[in-house]
Amino acid sequence: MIAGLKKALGQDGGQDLDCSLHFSDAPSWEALEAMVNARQQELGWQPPDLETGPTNPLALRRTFNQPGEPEVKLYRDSAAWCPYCERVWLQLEEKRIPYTIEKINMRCYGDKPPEYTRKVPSGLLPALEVDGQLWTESAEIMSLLEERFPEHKPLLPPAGSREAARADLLLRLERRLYSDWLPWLCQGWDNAGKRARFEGTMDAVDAELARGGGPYFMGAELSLVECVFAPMLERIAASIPYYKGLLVRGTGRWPNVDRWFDAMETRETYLGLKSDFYTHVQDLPPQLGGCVSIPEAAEVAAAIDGTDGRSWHLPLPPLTRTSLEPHAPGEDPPVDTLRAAARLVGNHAAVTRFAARGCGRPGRRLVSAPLADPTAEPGEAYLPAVDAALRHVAHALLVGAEAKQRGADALSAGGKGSGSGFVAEPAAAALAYMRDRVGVPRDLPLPAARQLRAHCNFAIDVLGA
Ligand SMILES: N[C@@H](CCC(=O)N[C@@H](CS)C(=O)NCC(=O)O)C(=O)O
Repeated sequence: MIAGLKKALGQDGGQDLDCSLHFSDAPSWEALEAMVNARQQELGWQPPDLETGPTNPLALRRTFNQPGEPEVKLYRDSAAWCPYCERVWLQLEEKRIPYTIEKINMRCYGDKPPEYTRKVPSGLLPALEVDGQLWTESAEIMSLLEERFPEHKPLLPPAGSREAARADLLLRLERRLYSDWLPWLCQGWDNAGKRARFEGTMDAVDAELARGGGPYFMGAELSLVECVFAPMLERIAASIPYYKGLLVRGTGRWPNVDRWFDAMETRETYLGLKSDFYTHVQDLPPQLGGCVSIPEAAEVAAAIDGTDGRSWHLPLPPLTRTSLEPHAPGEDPPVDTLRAAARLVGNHAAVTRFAARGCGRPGRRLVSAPLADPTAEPGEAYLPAVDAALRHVAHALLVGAEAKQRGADALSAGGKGSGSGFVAEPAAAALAYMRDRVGVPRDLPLPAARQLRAHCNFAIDVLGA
């Protein structure tokens, strides 16, 4: 137990409710910002340029260094949960067509602005505006982008060619895969039959990847077929282990699919917009009306949810191409922890109020995604405690949990700080609330997100709540 940190977070039994003194052991946000800057210098890592750098979900305008105002505007969902938005997003990034972005909620986690439903009465996403004209339906949008911007890396073979016929066949195969995945995922009867159909279609996908020579569907180069398959295979690779206990990636069962994922994960475009298993297994049920778990999946599900006591705790299990959640580029813990700290420090005021919902009141108007509660109210009385807890998390990310522990013990031995048991539990609840809502890619890429989740757990363990 880290006595100093417990004290700093206010769990050493004092009764005084004035938090300002008790949390003085946590570095200020200004001090943390200076530490982030110093660490950036030390590691030679800088936050990417959102307009011209690698694909980044925080970007609202992408120019790719091309002059003039972008002609294209993409409406995509705020949380980056929508697979049809992901298709178009990947296509725009691969083609490097300048565009602006407006993020719109999906109904399962929030409200849509009336200006959007006036434009798109169904509220469906994605939508695309080109020169003031609005387009919906991802397939139509993708065709339009190919036709309208031929000077930007074509992603489809010339119409009428043999390659174009093959691309058509592959696009139909993606729909077949969707149709064989969905019933297995969402229905509880005929498990064996549905599994057999799903595996058969995965075999067909793997065989097509082999037939094309790989690593991509059409051969050595990425094509529009990837933009369509990526959202689907990504959701399959997350949901089938979690709900059905069958590992899809990294086992050699579908070697060409493994190779395809590895190739996709060499691309800055895909890496910037891909999600993670946890986010997907949370985002699919509200979109699909529920997914059905089978008992054999319980162990894998606990590891993905971080409830197994290991997978979201320090020291984190390595992230490799064969880990439970494969990630071909692996990880870089110094940079990953820095990225997580930089995001937390840079957005601390909003994150503190958001996390404090965990010790506040649920909203009066609920939405269907269990982890979303747009009208929840933060626990105002605990904001200083939550703020301090988050500063400790950021500090641990920057100096490392072990050094943090040593420093905290030294502080404790020196007798600094005094606290109140009154705030430890709410602070821990706030950290847990935030930890469970770190979304990939919306908030951070996977390697940094898992560091943030694990460092929240470190602080929660210290609080002993
Ligand atoms: N066929 C459409 C499907 C689009 C679609 O179903 N979008 C869903 C999100 S995945 C949506 O916007 N639903 C409304 C909402 O959830 O607010 C396309 O390909 O664009």
